[in-house]
Amino acid sequence: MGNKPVAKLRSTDLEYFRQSTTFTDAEIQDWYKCFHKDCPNGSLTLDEFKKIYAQFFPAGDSSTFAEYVFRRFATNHHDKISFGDFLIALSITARGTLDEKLDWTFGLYDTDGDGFISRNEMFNIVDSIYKMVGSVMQLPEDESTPQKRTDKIFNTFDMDHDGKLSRDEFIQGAKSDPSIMNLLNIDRTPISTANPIRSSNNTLSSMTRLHT
Ligand SMILES: [Ca+2]
Ligand SMILES: [Ca+2]
Repeated sequence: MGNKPVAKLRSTDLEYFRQSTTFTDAEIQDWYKCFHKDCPNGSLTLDEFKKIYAQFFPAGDSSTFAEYVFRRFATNHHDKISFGDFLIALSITARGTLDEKLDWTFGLYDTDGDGFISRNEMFNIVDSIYKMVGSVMQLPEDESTPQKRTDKIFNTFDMDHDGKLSRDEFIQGAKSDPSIMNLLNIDRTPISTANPIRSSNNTLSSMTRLHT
């Protein structure tokens, strides 16, 4: 039992997050409280993260996609998402410019971090999205399988036809074709809600909202 003291950020951390995110002090404190309510240990493990995704996508198998997103979030440690990881990713994906969002998304697809998205990397992510939500999505014929969807993206994005997407090709390609933006699950308009808490139930739903 015992009443745990309400989690509060140290002022040095607050200072850091104020400089490295788009959030106000009050928003940072709100997110901090939320995060600690959902994650009493102060961080999220891969298993916990997968369970969150499973709650939001009960009809499909979200475990593989959840792992990709987890790796993208967990930039400071390999095995857990800290509050800082969470807040910085949220700042980019919710409030960043389109370029910043696409840059962040590029990193999700470039799983080996070599600076290019290979066909394999694209296929694996698309496949994991189809496993998660494919059964409830209405897909046009030329996107009906992960392979078709991967081919469609590469046909449009791979300007120099070298079989891989550079960061520029990915960002320019996604910008030039709104339908591909939908395909990539990228929200084109920045979220302008004054209070992040009000716009989502909790920190956990805000994570899964990023790519759906
Ligand atoms: Ca790569
Ligand atoms: Ca290329």
